[in-house]
Amino acid sequence: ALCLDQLNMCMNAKHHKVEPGPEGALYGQCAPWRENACCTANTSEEAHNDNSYLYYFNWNHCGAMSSKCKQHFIQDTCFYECSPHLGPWIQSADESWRKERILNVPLCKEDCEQWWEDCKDDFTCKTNWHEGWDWSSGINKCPAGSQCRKWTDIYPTPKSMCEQIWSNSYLYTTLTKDSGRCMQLWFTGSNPNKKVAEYYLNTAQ
Ligand code: FOL
Repeated sequence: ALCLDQLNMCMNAKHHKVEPGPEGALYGQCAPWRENACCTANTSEEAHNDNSYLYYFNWNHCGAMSSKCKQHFIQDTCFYECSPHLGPWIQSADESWRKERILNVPLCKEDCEQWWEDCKDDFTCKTNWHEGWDWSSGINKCPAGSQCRKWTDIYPTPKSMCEQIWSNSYLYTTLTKDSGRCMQLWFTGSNPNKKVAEYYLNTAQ
């Protein structure tokens, strides 16, 4: 059906529900989306597993990812799979595994900076984690010719990481959570992102 409510919708992607709704059993770090979510309980549980069936994505492609870093990737997965308030940033995608994607979601400074801080002692071999991996083993490994390097060599700044890692899903901003004008990966209580989406829908960015 046509989407008549850009403030409460799910993108047409690999694991998203058709419409958002309550999901009382969302797991772990995805629990904040229980009241209204685009993810199922199964997806929320999988989001916490290494090499999960969601994308068979291997966080440990340059040695074990630290747990403090991994928690941000789990939170990013919850946000990506569960958020019902991404309408203003949903675009069609010409990709084999999804019909729609998010583009330039304005991320709160604190969430991007803490993510980078907690990962900056880890290692990776690629700037864009969406493409160009060696999938011959079933999970992504660093492609021939790439090398594992310090996180800070690949991503010198929080902005470079947040924007480049998922093909500009996120836009780095200097907006803080209390501005009400940036999207939060980490929140407790009722979802603060609904009002942010409302703001951007009205201003049409
Ligand atoms: N989080 C956010 N915030 N935005 C996203 O778009 C996002 N996407 C994923 C996870 N979290 C996200 C999905 N991640 C492949 C790699 C990563 C991935 C999904 C799929 C993959 O299969 N890459 C292939 C190319 C596939 C194709 O384009 O056909 C590769 O070459 O590595």
